[in-house]
Amino acid sequence: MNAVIDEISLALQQGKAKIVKELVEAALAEGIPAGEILENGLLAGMDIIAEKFKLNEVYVPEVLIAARAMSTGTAVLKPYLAESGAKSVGKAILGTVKGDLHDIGKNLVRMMFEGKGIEVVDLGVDVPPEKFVEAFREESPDIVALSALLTTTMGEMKNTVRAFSDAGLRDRVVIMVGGAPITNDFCESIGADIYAADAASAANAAKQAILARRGV
Ligand code: B1M
Repeated sequence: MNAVIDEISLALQQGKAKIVKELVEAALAEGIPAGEILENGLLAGMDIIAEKFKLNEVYVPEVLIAARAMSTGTAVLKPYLAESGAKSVGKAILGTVKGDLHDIGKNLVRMMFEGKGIEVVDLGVDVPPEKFVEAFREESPDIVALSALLTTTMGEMKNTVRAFSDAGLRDRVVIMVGGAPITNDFCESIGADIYAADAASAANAAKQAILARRGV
């Protein structure tokens, strides 16, 4: 593998945001594709941190600074990951569900959606069901996209689907779910419409659903 890619992974693990930024810029200047920098540099570094976190070899502060370095790196990549000049195909509301503060995956989903020309209203993290419903009323999106990273917050996806039913809006909204603990079986069990395993497939599935909805 390219040396600069390994350096990006290492700098991310060490939480060195400024160095990650410089290295990502250097990798782009070398002509390394943005997708490869993301997968083999940034996400690979985050995977190592995740494994160490699981094994109690690093703790929340280290994970947080690595997460910040990840965000700095993805910000540099954003224009390169987006399909240039993609014209607007529709609108999505996106958020991490109530009780859950993880936003790195959600932010990647936003980036990939925008790259497909899907306008995103990002509600942030810790978003309660009623806020998704309220935003739906205000924004009239094609898709409501929910992210969850904790087994303890997966249930909020079910609560959000129920909130749309209770509001009489369920048949007007396509609900997509994703995040590390989420599976297709879970998606079906809570009555959501689409499960996507990663940000790129989420964007593809969202675009397809929007085009199908609009009869294109
Ligand atoms: Co947390 N955390 N965390 N954490 N954290 C996990 C999720 C955990 C698996 C780590 C572990 O123990 N092995 C574990 C959950 C265990 C469980 O639920 N069974 C855990 C825990 C326990 C916790 C705390 C409770 C720890 C504590 O305080 N004791 C706490 C909870 C806080 C809260 O949310 N209320 C906590 C806190 C944190 C930090 C704040 C330190 C930090 C978050 C920083 C941030 O997001 N700004 C953090 C992090 C970084 C992680 C790990 C290490 C990495 C997550 C990540 O960003 N991965 C994570 C371990 C892991 O996942 N292996 C862990 C990179 C990211 C690109 O992947 O988000 O999975 P991911 O997104 C993927 C896919 O899932 C998908 O696309 C992305 C790839 O393209 N995807 C979607 C995501 N959303 C999607 C939506 C879609 C479609 C696809 O459609 C809408």
